[in-house]
Amino acid sequence: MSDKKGKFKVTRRGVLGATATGALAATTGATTGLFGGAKPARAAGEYNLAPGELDEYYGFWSSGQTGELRILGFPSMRELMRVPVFNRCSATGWGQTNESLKILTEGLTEETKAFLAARGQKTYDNGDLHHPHMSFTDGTYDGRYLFMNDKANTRVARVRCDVMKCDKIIEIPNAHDIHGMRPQKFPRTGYVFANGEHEGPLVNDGTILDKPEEYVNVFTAIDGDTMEIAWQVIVSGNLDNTDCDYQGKYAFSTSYNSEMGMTLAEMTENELDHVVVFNLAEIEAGVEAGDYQELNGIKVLDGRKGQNKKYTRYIPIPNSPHGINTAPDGKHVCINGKLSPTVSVMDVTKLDALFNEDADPASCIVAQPELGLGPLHTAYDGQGNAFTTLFLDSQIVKWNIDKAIEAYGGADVDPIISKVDVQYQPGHNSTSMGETKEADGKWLISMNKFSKDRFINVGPLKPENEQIIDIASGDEMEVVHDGPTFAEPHDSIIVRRDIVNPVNVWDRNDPTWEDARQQAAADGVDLEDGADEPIRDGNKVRVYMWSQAPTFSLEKFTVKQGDEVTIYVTNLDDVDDVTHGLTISNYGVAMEVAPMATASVTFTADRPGVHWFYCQWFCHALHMEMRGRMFVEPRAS
Ligand code: CUK
Ligand code: CUA
Repeated sequence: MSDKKGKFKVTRRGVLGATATGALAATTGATTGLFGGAKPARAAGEYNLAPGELDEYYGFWSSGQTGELRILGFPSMRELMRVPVFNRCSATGWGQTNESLKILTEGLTEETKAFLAARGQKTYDNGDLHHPHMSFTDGTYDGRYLFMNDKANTRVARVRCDVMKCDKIIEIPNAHDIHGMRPQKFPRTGYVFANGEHEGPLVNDGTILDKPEEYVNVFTAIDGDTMEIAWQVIVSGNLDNTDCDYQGKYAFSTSYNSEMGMTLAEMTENELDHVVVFNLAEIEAGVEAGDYQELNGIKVLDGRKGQNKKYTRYIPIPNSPHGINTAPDGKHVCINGKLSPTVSVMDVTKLDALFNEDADPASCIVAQPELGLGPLHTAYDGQGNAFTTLFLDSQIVKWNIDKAIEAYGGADVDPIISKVDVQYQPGHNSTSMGETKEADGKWLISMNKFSKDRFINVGPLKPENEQIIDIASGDEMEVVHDGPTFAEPHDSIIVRRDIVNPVNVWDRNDPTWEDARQQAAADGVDLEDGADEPIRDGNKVRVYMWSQAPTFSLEKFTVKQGDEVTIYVTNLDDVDDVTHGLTISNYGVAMEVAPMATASVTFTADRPGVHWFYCQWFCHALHMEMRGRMFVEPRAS
């Protein structure tokens, strides 16, 4: 790595030239007052909040292979919450409570359920969460839901923004490894688009193995309201990232492997790969007309090259494009070249002609500025400027879209405005509200894959480094903050805080614990009242408790060895921030019960003896005393 780094450093210096000198002069000016305040230096207080001050934005962060969603206060970068999604969480009991297991299992295919059951598992314990995106109405965030993908186990999940908990997870049949994922922007979400990244046989039952010529890739549209799959389209080449327009007409996905190669050499062979454009109205008409095969209950249309259908068009793009980002102007889409130093700018208003007049697919490309080495993702300020991460150059480049278009048309203009070094190797970047029509041009975050020397050493595994860049104070970008994060946030969105309005306590009528409500009703119990004694039903035993700081309604209860025990806890503390928990020691049981929520857990009481249960959320001066005993009577021998 160090050799490579050294090499790229040389390249960077060369590319930088006058810009670097300019930035240096500007900095000097600010400290000496030479520029007479011409460079409006940002007051530290604006991103470095004083105690008690609240952030202006919510940051919703992926966590990559950790599998959870994270909520940060932005720009302070204070981590506020972790929302377990594709992972197993020790604190909240996600992956153990009945309520979470229902969400984690009900959307799996029968085949996956059987595969997991044979391993003694109900669901996957791992995930790889890359792309968190909020639902849209009329081109901007609406605060209803967050959607996210699992590349590891081919799933898409939804988090409710009213309670900030995951309420749906579905596995995507027929596709392999969901990577790029975006919600429809207009008129609303609507569809959630999801790319299957890796190629495979359409029916992957072992009949076809090492025959890549028979592999396909599948693009999926999910109904974001019901979390059911609306349709799928088979494409040529693989699928990487995806985005859609502000007209509600098209979605588009990058393909870095148009070659359908299986080795590195094969995958990078062609100078040109492509972007697939999906024509939503034509696909819907195709579904209506029955032009699909049904596979695993999903309507699958054929959008491969040479089908002569109006479902897709393939736009040639150099070389192995990665990120694809629609600009807030509603017109332009940047396709980041990765192995090519260019970003290709697509004009969505020229897409109709591709489908209706069979125009040359390349005619929708209106600019192709050469920006630097390794462009991966682009973000926007809403003022016509774009910010592209350069992975190999370890820089962000700020450039102007209109000037890039003029230059493409032959004008002698340089679209590049400035570059800034980041530490090191950026992947995604995001601007405040930048993937909506309301991009406000204040902040940029650069999500860097390597942190190297930026923090004190924690051993061979290092954190990522996320850097906040001030983009509101002029043409030069200024890095104002380093923020370490654990493995491995790929992507983030920065959302104005007035859009996000979670509740403080649960509504007792919430559907999350509907099963518990029904079981309690069948047992003649009110969840809020609990039951004085366990309710026995053969070897199934149900224990109903409430919690109110600092007590559980039961000080003790008795079950028999071998019983299948379900414990329901309802938190009656109708008070902001008084969460309780239930941990049963040496039983591997723990769960969170937030204010006015019900949570439940089922386990086999296979260890006889006295087992304390206790509240693991510090809730009261007598929190330590918030405990009780579970007696497990030994099996008669
Ligand atoms: S991908 Cu990771 S840096 Cu999964 Cu959005 Cu580009
Ligand atoms: Cu309840 Cu601690």
